[in-house]
Parts: sequence; C-alpha cells; structure tokens
Amino acid sequence: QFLVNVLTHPDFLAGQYTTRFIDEEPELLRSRKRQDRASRLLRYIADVTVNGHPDVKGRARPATHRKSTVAPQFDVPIQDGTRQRFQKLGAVGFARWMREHPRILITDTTMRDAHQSLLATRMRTTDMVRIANDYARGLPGLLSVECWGGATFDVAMRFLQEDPWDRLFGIRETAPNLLTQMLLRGANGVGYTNYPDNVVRHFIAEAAQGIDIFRIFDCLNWVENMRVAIDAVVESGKIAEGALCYTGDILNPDRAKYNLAYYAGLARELEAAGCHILAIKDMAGLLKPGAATALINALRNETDLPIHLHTHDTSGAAAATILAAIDAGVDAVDAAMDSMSGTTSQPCLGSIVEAVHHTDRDSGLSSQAIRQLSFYWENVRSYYTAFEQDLKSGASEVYMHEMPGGQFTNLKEQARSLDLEDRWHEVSAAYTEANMMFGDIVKVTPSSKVVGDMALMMVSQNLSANDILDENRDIAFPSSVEQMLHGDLGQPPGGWPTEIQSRVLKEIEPITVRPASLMQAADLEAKRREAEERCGRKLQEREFASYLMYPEVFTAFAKAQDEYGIVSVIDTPVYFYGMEPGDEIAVDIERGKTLIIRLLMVSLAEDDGTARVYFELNGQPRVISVKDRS
Ligand code: BTN
Ligand code: 3PY
Ligand code: ZN
Repeated sequence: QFLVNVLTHPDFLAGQYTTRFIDEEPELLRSRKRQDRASRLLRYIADVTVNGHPDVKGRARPATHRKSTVAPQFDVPIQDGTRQRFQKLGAVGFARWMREHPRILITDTTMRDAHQSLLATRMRTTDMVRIANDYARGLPGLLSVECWGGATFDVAMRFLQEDPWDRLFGIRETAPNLLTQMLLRGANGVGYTNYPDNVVRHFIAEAAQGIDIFRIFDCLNWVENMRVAIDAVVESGKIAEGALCYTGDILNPDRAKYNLAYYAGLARELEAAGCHILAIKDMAGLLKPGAATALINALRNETDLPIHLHTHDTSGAAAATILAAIDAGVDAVDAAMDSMSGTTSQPCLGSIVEAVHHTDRDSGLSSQAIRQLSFYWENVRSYYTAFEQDLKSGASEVYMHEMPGGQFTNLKEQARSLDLEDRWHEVSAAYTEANMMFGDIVKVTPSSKVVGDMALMMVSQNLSANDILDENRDIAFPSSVEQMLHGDLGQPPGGWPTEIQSRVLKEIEPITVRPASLMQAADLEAKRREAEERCGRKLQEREFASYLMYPEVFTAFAKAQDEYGIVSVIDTPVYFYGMEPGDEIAVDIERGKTLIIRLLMVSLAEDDGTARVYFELNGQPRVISVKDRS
C-alpha cells in the first residue's frame, strides 16, 4: 500500500525523485532584501559549506575534487567552420553540402547526451563554457556540438539552480564557428507532456537565437505530432533534423512491427514534412551493424536527405554499428569525447576518428586536439563521481529491455529510491513486459518514462502482466500510464491495444486526434503577468519560455536565484562540496569582474542553530550566518 502511494504521488509522477530543499524549507521563500551578487554567492558557499549539497549527500565523493581543471588553450586562430558555411548556404544548401561532402561528419554529444546518459544530466554550465572556445580552435571541422535540450533543460533549473539559456548563449558566443545542436521532443518541447502549439512555437523562436540544428523526434514516431515543431524550425531559418526513433530489430522476423518498410515510410513522411536532415535516433543502442547497413541502404533509396546516425554504446558494440554505417555511406554520426564515451553514452569519438583515418571517409579532425579535449573532460568527470552509475561494462541485456541510454541511470535511481535496487534485473524484465503490454512501442522520453513507471509498479507490487490484465484485481495505475493510454502523448503505429487500454481507462473514452488540437492556445500575455507576479520581477522572453515549459520548476528556480544569485559561475567542486578553511578561490562573475574569496573559518552552531562562516572577499572580512541543518 505504501508503495502505491509513493508511485502515485505527484512528485514521483512529475519526475521529482530527489527531495528538494526549498520544499522543506519554505521560509527560504520569504522575500529577502535583494542583496548584491557577491553577497548572494557568499551565502551559497557558506550554506553548502555548512550543510552540504542535498544531491551528493551520502554518495561517493571525488578523490581529487580540489584539483582544478585547466582547459587545453589551443594557440591557433579560430578558423571558419560549419557555422560560417551554414550562414552562407542556408539550411537547404547546407544539407546539400552534407550530402556532397565525402568525409564523415561528426557531432560531439559530450555536452548533452553523454552526461545525460552517464552522470544523471548533472554537468554544469561552467564546465562546458570553459572549454567551448577550445573546441572552436581545436576542432573547427566538427559538424556540431550537441549541447542543449533533452533532459538538460529542466535538470539545470531543478537540480543545478542554473539558467539553461545562460549555458546555450555562453557556448554560442565562445564557439562562433561551430553549429550548436539541441534535442527537441516535438510537441513535448523540452518537457514530458504535449504543450499547446503556440507554446511550442514560442519556445522554438527563442531557442533559434542560439541553436542551429534542431533534432526533432516524437516518442511514438508519430510524424503528425512533429509538424508544428518542424514548421517552426523551418520558419526560423535554422536546420530541421527530423528523427526516426529506432526500436526492435529489423533483422528479426519476429519483430515485424518495426521493419525496413516501416522506417522507409517514416523517412518519406519526414522528408515530405520539410526536414532538411534525416536522423536515425537509436536511443537505446539497438541498431546492430548488419541492420545499420541494411537500414542506411534502404533509406538512401527513399530520400536524398543527408542521414545522421545517433546511437548508444550500452551493448558495447556501437562502434561496429557506426563503422558499418560509415561504410554504407551515412553522412554524419554522433560520438562522445573519449573520456565521456562508452556504456550508456555514445561510442568513443577519438577511436572512430582513428578508425577512418587515411580512408576516403577520413573525418579530418585532429586526433591530438581530441585527446587534449578528452583529458579535460576526464578531469571534469571526476567532479561528478556522486552521479556515476554502476554499469561498468557492455550489457547485451539492452537488446531485451530496450531502455534508452538516457533513461537507464534515471530508472535505476528511481528503483533505488523505492528500495528496489537489488531487484534491478526484475525491473528490466518488467520493463520488457510492460512494453509488450502497451503493444510494443517506441520507448524514448516521455513514453520510456511511462513504461518505466509501469515496470516499477509491477515489481514493487509483485504483479505480472497476467495479474495486470486480471479482471478480478483492482489496480491503481500510475497516472502517466492513464494519460498515455488515453492518447495524451499521441498514437503509436496501429493505435493502442484495446485490452490494456480499457483496463486502465475504465469508463473514460480515449482520444485518437493530435492532443494539442484539443488544447486552447495559451494566453501568452496573461501567462506572462502570472509568471512575473509569481517571480516578483520582470522576466526576459527566454525566461518566460522556461516558465511556459515548467511553471513550478521555473518559479522555484527564480526564487533560489533571488537567494543565491548566479551560482552557475562557481567551480563545480565548490558548488557541490563547499570550501575548507584556508581555501581561496577566484569567481568570475562577469567579464573582467572577478571575486577572490577566501574561507577563514566556520564557527560551531550557536544556540539558535546558526553557524557563522568567516570569509575574506577581495581582502575585506565578511561574516555570513547560516542555519545549520546538517
Ligand atoms: C533546491 O531547492 O534544491 C535549491 C536550493 C539550493 C539549495 C542549496 S544547495 C547547497 C545548500 N545546501 C542545502 O541544503 N541547500 C543549499
Ligand atoms: C531525451 O529526450 O532527453 C532523450 O535523450 C531521448 O533520447
Ligand atoms: Zn541519445
């Protein structure tokens, strides 16, 4: 009974599994007289020094967390890259160039999918912006840097107290020759449910000021639900990359639902919808080498769009798939910098570059630059030890459960919070069963989360698929399952299976139309007034776009910013672990404005429960009192 309650708790369903500090300490939200930036940062550092950061509490600590990362500093001028080519050719011309270009083009996913898939999406802006200019100098031949969207958008605000837009524009400014790329969940924007069309359009119009390539997908491969997003990207003048999500196994005659003809049809639909590039989005890493050859050959016959392959290395065999695809003539592939590659992340960028070196598909990228950038990431990665998952090897089990790389760590975390960590292999088997019960669907955010919610419910309540379908049992389904089977995420190929659908929905009638066609357009002016009232200040247009996606998360974030300022500029070790007496750090709060902060000592908590933290700020003594909750 207890577990049922946990599973239907709104926080759980909304994906908020980590207790948030502000929820528990509402007095934080009392408006405090707005302090200057330095004082607010000192307040944050004092607080984290005394109380620790809730997200890393009780977890493995980095051994070398005080070592600072030094970016490589390539001493060469910034050469023109894909960005200048795109500015010259426009989206259609750029796509044609990609087709004609003989070399393999490479997208580096380190700043988005790699850390989403390895480190629970926790990588912070400072670690990315600090290296972006070295990418510009060292790897001007990259196709793009995937650095935004997917889960990074809400995690930035929800868990890192930073503005996702600062990250985007920080990278945009410091890497002026490289295309920036994001992952957009079609009608779900960067959220977990469908939004009104005008909210999706508003978001894309803002994002297009920093993003060049939008990879757009739908979690059920329903092109109908991607059109608004594709049209908005095309209208913005940026590059619309339409993704077909790959699931099942085209080589397996028993999984005929997702066969070559199915994918060929999708490719035609995406081309007809106006996409400039076709992506194969293999979010779980299920595409086997032989299947890649067959798929690329088949898609080549359907469309003349450039093809961009994305996969994950959960199986350990992804590099073979990438190389097979390159042989079959794929135009572009995704990979992650060596030290951020492998397992649930993308395959190893440096090794792919080496594999095609001196062949007619040579990428032209510098192996030496890749190594140096990878060393930087290796050091950065050590800061995030607390978020490392325990998958240490390739796992062929992925061909059974088909879990997306980006979900794997998350679901494991959810399982842990429900005390099911020891039963992980049962969870993954239940995930398979739940998928089949839903009719064998594409599993990618947010449909993958629904399958995950169902699997956790099955394991925690010891229910099999037969138990679920047993009419004599009264089962409370997670509300995400109710919504999906109601049609709120859209329609899978062939529709939803009626048996489980009527079991879940009972008397309620499902919908079969595009969910947003039933929604009223958001009244943007009224929403803006509401948002500014709740946040107590005027909002920039892009902040308003964040609010429209995540009203609660954004409001809490805006209030944390009132309290602590722009914490994204603090180095990651200090952000998570605070300072020790004698430590001195430099914080660049804006160009040309650096704070030198020295921690002198921390006094024990007084009777009233406050501790005093003694600093020197640019040589001047400062004392901050914080409530000791440790
Ligand atoms: C949140 O609600 O999670 C955001 C508030 C920021 C919390 C900071 S993290 C470091 C310090 N330690 C805490 O327990 N709270 C503050
Ligand atoms: C996301 O939507 O966040 C994904 O990474 C899907 O693969
Ligand atoms: Zn991915």
